[in-house]
Amino acid sequence: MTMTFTTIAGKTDDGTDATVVTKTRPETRRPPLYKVLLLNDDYTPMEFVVHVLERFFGLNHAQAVEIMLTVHKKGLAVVGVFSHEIAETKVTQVMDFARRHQHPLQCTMEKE
Ligand code: TYC
Repeated sequence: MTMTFTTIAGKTDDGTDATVVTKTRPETRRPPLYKVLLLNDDYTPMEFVVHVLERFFGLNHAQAVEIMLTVHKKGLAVVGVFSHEIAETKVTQVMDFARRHQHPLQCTMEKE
């Protein structure tokens, strides 16, 4: 890990080293974030998409309807932004749930 040191060089009267290290600051890097996208199709029922948004993304009913309609009209929408691991889990959950119900709903992720 890269450390930033602020030092004050100094000598005592008898010449010995009196350098004082006043602080260390570990450099931190925020992990990259990923957008989870829901894609429109002609077959998945609107109520199913609303249910997916409530179940896997914690949206209330009004928010879920709003995002579902955005996807329906615009072709896709961002449904959330997460760490890589969480985004991957959401995509897998949605794709598995859609496949189990034989709907062609597609969910993907992309780096922000
Ligand atoms: N277009 C679909 C319909 O008319 C509804 C739909 C909305 C499907 C959002 C997918 O991600 C989606 N039944």
